Amino acid sequence: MIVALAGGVGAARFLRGLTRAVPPTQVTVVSNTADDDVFHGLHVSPDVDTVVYTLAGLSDEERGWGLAGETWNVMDALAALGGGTWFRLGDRDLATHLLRSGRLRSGATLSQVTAEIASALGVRVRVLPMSDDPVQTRVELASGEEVSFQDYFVRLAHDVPIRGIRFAGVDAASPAPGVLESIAAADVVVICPSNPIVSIGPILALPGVAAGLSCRRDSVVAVSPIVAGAAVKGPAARMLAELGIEASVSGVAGVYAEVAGTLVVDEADRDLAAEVERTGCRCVVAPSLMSSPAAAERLARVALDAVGGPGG
Ligand code: FO1
Repeated sequence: MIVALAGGVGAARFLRGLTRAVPPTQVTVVSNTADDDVFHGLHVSPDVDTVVYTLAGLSDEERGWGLAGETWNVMDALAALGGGTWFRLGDRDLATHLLRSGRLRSGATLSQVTAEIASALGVRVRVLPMSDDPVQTRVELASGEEVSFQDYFVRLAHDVPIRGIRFAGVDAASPAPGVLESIAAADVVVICPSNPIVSIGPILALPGVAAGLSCRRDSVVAVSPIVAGAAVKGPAARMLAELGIEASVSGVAGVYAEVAGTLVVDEADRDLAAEVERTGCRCVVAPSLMSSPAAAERLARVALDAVGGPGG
């Protein structure tokens, strides 16, 4: 059994490779929910949906989120009514948010409705939201203003310097049913190449998760989302630097050293391997750019092999 801690786009690409390396039924994904937000009264879980849509083969590769072949009639109609449309919800994507919101309102948990949606879309990987309780990433801008994650990431196009991040509600939240159990029972835990601060960070901040990983860190492997000092996609490198963490594989190793015994880095960072290992993380060098599902599969096999996992 492999447990993967996942955020958005980078994780989804990696998971597509992972489920080519091992049977999907051997994989449990714990997905970040601190990006979740309510738009037009609908509960949107971006990282969960990105994982489910990608594993279902329905995601829009080029956009990196939402569904392929999407149409935007509701957004256009909403704009005509003067509604806010900066957070784009496609016509088919809206069905997911309508179903999820209705189920939550009738008392279902996020775990239950996530399992229903994944199953309805034919996803055989077990997808767990990190928590059924509300946890919201709040971003403190350099100006001192605090905004929601989607305000920062989408409305402001993450084009503003930050000086702090906090996960509102995380201390009072519990890991979703099955999260701690699957981490304890896993042969291998993989930390996907997601943003270490805002995608993996909330999962590690949940009570019990970091402890559950550090006691088995020899079979926890992380894949760096930073290659040659830059994020493959998104603001991860800039966010690290703005938070005073070195935007390099050494900085990533420092963030993960307590919970992961091994960090996989790209060949471009080969000369930083010794520095990574000084943080206490073993460093494995391998091509990390997932330019195709086959490349993602090769990377997944390297990660699994690094900790003696199945399919390595
Ligand atoms: N990202 C954008 O840059 N613009 C959007 O309008 C947008 C809408 C959106 C709708 C549903 C969804 O699941 C994701 C969406 N995203 C959008 C991406 C989202 O902000 C990110 O995937 C995560 O929050 C960070 O990984």
